[in-house]
Amino acid sequence: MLKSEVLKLLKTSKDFMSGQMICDTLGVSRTAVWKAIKQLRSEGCTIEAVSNKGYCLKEPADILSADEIKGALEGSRIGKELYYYPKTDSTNIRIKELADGGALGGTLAVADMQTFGKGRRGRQWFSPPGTGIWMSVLLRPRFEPGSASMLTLVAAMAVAGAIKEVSGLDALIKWPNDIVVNKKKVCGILTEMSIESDYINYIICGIGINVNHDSFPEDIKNTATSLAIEKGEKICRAELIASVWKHFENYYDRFLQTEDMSQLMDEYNSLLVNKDSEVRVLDPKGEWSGRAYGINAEGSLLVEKEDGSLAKVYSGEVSVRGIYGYV
Ligand code: BTX
Repeated sequence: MLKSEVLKLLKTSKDFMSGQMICDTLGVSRTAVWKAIKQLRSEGCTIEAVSNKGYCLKEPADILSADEIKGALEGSRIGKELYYYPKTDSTNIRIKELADGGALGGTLAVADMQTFGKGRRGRQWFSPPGTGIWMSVLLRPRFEPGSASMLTLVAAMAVAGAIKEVSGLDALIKWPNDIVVNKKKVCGILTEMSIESDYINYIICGIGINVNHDSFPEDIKNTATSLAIEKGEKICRAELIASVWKHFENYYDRFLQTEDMSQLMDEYNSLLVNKDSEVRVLDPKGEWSGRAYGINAEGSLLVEKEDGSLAKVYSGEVSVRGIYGYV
């Protein structure tokens, strides 16, 4: 798509770029370039045009569009089937509908805004427009239902890797499904599954990343942050989306070789924000405290209880908190 090519060129050039140079680089006519610029502007890009100088992108454009995401995902297995929604209730709900209609594994849904973003256990996920990445992928694996919860851990590794690659920020994992930067939550993951008798029909892995927010509602402002707040500059969402799925494909392939975390657990544990620290285990059956050691090959968190015994904490319904705060 010419529009995405023009945007890519303008992004790489720090200064003005002449119309002629754009035409020559892309091998297209002046009219075609002008049309592409017009389209980009209508989608919110600030492109300055000065005679004798050419065009200049005024701010790091962060427009999410199906074209830009497709361009960024080129060559990736995930997202070959891409559904983009400027506004939807929840990308997990969209993928569920697509899955029930027979969509293929790897189908990706991305929204600019969710009106009913879902967290775990009926909680809500704050998903305003123009700021975050709200996306879900459909997976149709052949492994046993018992292994499904580990996908949350695989996805968390992918998000941490992508954040580091694209923003340079040090992203860590708060077991099982949060990614934190400077001890605040920048991402949540919601994995849902449809089971048919004893096999997996499909899995939906939903990822929400706070990218360019500059503030948060009162109830979460002490625990939530965005990459832009931590970095001090905006991050291109399409690039981050592509990086997440590139990392995910790599980790997922390694996960599939053993259908557990045995090949990934050392790396996971090196990313674990709770490693070797005191945690409070928020088990709906009763809360307790202990020292977290890291995950085992089944993805359970190993926590030493006060009496010295080692407990395996399964994900799903359980969360952990730091003793003195969120981490
Ligand atoms: P969770 O249950 O672990 O976290 C939800 C809790 O996190 C909320 O109760 C609130 O306290 C806090 N919270 C809500 N919104 C945010 C936010 N934007 N940033 C930081 N903290 C927040 C985590 O559930 C799983 C979230 C998955 C979201 C993705 S978005 C794409 C996909 N579609 C969908 O509906 N959900 C997933």
